[in-house]
Amino acid sequence: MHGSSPLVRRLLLAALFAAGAGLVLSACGASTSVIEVSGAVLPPPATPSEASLYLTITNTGDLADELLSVETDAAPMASLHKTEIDDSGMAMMGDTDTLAIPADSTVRLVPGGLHIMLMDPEPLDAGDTISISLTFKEAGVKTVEATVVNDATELPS
Ligand SMILES: [Cu+2]
Repeated sequence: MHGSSPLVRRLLLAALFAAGAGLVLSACGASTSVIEVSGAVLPPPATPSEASLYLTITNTGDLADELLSVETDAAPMASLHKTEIDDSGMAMMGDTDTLAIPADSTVRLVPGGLHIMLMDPEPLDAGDTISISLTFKEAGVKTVEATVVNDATELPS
Protein backbone atom coordinates (compact mmCIF):
# COMPACT_ATOMS: atom_id res chain seq x y z
CA MET A 1 0.00 0.00 0.00
CA HIS A 2 1.28 3.48 -0.88
CA GLY A 3 -1.11 5.69 1.06
CA SER A 4 -4.58 6.54 -0.16
CA SER A 5 -5.43 6.19 -3.82
CA PRO A 6 -6.59 9.22 -5.86
CA LEU A 7 -10.11 7.79 -5.72
CA VAL A 8 -10.07 7.63 -1.91
CA ARG A 9 -8.74 11.18 -1.79
CA ARG A 10 -11.51 12.32 -4.10
CA LEU A 11 -14.10 10.64 -1.88
CA LEU A 12 -12.60 12.27 1.18
CA LEU A 13 -12.76 15.69 -0.51
CA ALA A 14 -16.37 15.02 -1.48
CA ALA A 15 -17.18 14.09 2.12
CA LEU A 16 -15.51 17.27 3.40
CA PHE A 17 -17.39 19.36 0.84
CA ALA A 18 -20.70 17.75 1.85
CA ALA A 19 -19.98 18.47 5.52
CA GLY A 20 -19.24 22.09 4.64
CA ALA A 21 -22.44 22.37 2.62
CA GLY A 22 -24.33 20.92 5.58
CA LEU A 23 -23.00 23.69 7.79
CA VAL A 24 -24.10 26.32 5.28
CA LEU A 25 -27.55 24.73 5.03
CA SER A 26 -28.04 24.69 8.78
CA ALA A 27 -27.03 28.38 8.90
CA CYS A 28 -29.71 29.08 6.27
CA GLY A 29 -32.26 27.20 8.38
CA ALA A 30 -31.88 29.91 11.01
CA SER A 31 -33.00 32.64 8.60
CA THR A 32 -35.69 34.91 9.96
CA SER A 33 -37.92 37.67 8.77
CA VAL A 34 -37.66 40.68 11.10
CA ILE A 35 -40.58 42.97 10.30
CA GLU A 36 -41.14 46.49 11.58
CA VAL A 37 -44.18 48.55 10.63
CA SER A 38 -43.86 52.31 11.08
CA GLY A 39 -45.28 55.71 10.13
CA ALA A 40 -48.88 54.57 9.83
CA VAL A 41 -51.10 57.54 8.90
CA LEU A 42 -54.40 58.20 7.22
CA PRO A 43 -56.12 61.39 6.08
CA PRO A 44 -59.64 62.02 7.32
CA PRO A 45 -61.88 59.88 5.07
CA ALA A 46 -62.81 61.72 1.86
CA THR A 47 -66.16 59.96 1.86
CA PRO A 48 -67.91 58.06 4.67
CA SER A 49 -67.48 54.83 2.71
CA GLU A 50 -63.72 54.57 2.50
CA ALA A 51 -60.36 55.71 3.84
CA SER A 52 -56.81 55.07 2.64
CA LEU A 53 -54.05 54.25 5.07
CA TYR A 54 -50.31 54.52 4.41
CA LEU A 55 -47.33 53.02 6.22
CA THR A 56 -43.82 51.67 5.84
CA ILE A 57 -42.81 48.02 6.22
CA THR A 58 -39.16 47.18 6.85
CA ASN A 59 -37.70 43.68 6.81
CA THR A 60 -34.24 43.75 8.41
CA GLY A 61 -34.09 39.94 8.44
CA ASP A 62 -32.49 37.60 5.92
CA LEU A 63 -35.71 35.80 4.98
CA ALA A 64 -38.23 37.06 2.44
CA ASP A 65 -41.70 37.66 3.84
CA GLU A 66 -45.14 38.41 2.52
CA LEU A 67 -47.99 40.59 3.76
CA LEU A 68 -51.05 38.35 3.61
CA SER A 69 -53.89 40.38 5.10
CA VAL A 70 -54.82 43.49 7.07
CA GLU A 71 -57.45 44.08 9.72
CA THR A 72 -58.60 46.97 11.87
CA ASP A 73 -61.28 47.41 14.48
CA ALA A 74 -62.02 50.85 12.96
CA ALA A 75 -63.64 49.34 9.87
CA PRO A 76 -65.53 46.13 9.08
CA MET A 77 -63.26 45.49 6.10
CA ALA A 78 -59.71 46.42 5.20
CA SER A 79 -57.75 45.30 2.17
CA LEU A 80 -54.53 45.92 0.33
CA HIS A 81 -55.11 48.17 -2.69
CA LYS A 82 -53.00 49.42 -5.53
CA THR A 83 -53.66 52.54 -7.56
CA GLU A 84 -52.72 52.29 -11.22
CA ILE A 85 -53.16 54.56 -14.21
CA ASP A 86 -55.09 52.85 -17.00
CA ASP A 87 -54.64 53.37 -20.77
CA SER A 88 -56.92 56.40 -20.85
CA GLY A 89 -55.02 58.09 -18.02
CA MET A 90 -57.64 57.36 -15.37
CA ALA A 91 -56.47 56.38 -11.91
CA MET A 92 -57.98 53.02 -11.05
CA MET A 93 -57.55 51.01 -7.90
CA GLY A 94 -58.15 47.42 -7.05
CA ASP A 95 -57.34 44.65 -4.67
CA THR A 96 -53.83 43.30 -4.54
CA ASP A 97 -53.61 39.73 -3.32
CA THR A 98 -50.46 39.77 -1.24
CA LEU A 99 -47.42 41.97 -1.00
CA ALA A 100 -43.86 40.63 -1.17
CA ILE A 101 -41.49 41.99 1.48
CA PRO A 102 -38.03 40.80 0.34
CA ALA A 103 -35.26 40.18 2.84
CA ASP A 104 -33.36 43.31 3.85
CA SER A 105 -35.84 45.69 2.20
CA THR A 106 -38.25 48.53 2.83
CA VAL A 107 -41.68 48.67 1.19
CA ARG A 108 -43.52 51.98 1.43
CA LEU A 109 -47.25 52.44 0.98
CA VAL A 110 -47.65 56.04 -0.24
CA PRO A 111 -50.40 58.07 -2.02
CA GLY A 112 -50.72 57.10 -5.69
CA GLY A 113 -49.50 53.55 -5.19
CA LEU A 114 -50.06 50.87 -2.63
CA HIS A 115 -52.37 51.63 0.26
CA ILE A 116 -54.61 49.91 2.76
CA MET A 117 -58.26 50.60 2.04
CA LEU A 118 -60.71 50.74 4.91
CA MET A 119 -64.30 50.18 3.83
CA ASP A 120 -67.07 51.92 5.80
CA PRO A 121 -64.72 53.18 8.53
CA GLU A 122 -66.01 54.59 11.77
CA PRO A 123 -66.05 58.43 11.87
CA LEU A 124 -62.42 59.59 12.05
CA ASP A 125 -61.10 63.04 12.91
CA ALA A 126 -57.59 64.48 12.82
CA GLY A 127 -55.67 63.36 15.89
CA ASP A 128 -57.60 60.11 16.31
CA THR A 129 -55.63 56.89 16.40
CA ILE A 130 -56.78 53.49 15.24
CA SER A 131 -55.20 50.11 15.64
CA ILE A 132 -54.27 48.15 12.53
CA SER A 133 -53.01 44.55 12.38
CA LEU A 134 -50.94 43.20 9.52
CA THR A 135 -50.51 39.45 9.10
CA PHE A 136 -47.22 38.31 7.59
CA LYS A 137 -46.51 34.82 6.32
CA GLU A 138 -43.28 34.48 8.33
CA ALA A 139 -43.31 37.19 11.01
CA GLY A 140 -46.91 36.66 12.10
CA VAL A 141 -49.22 39.47 13.19
CA LYS A 142 -47.87 43.00 13.74
CA THR A 143 -50.24 45.54 15.27
CA VAL A 144 -49.52 49.28 15.14
CA GLU A 145 -51.35 52.51 15.82
CA ALA A 146 -52.22 54.69 12.83
CA THR A 147 -52.79 58.42 13.33
CA VAL A 148 -55.42 60.42 11.47
CA VAL A 149 -53.66 63.49 10.05
CA ASN A 150 -55.16 66.85 9.07
CA ASP A 151 -54.72 66.71 5.32
CA ALA A 152 -52.73 65.33 2.43
CA THR A 153 -49.70 67.54 3.17
CA GLU A 154 -48.97 65.36 6.19
CA LEU A 155 -48.91 62.15 4.19
CA PRO A 156 -45.71 60.36 3.14
CA SER A 157 -44.64 60.79 -0.47
CU1 LIG B 1 -58.07 51.86 -2.53
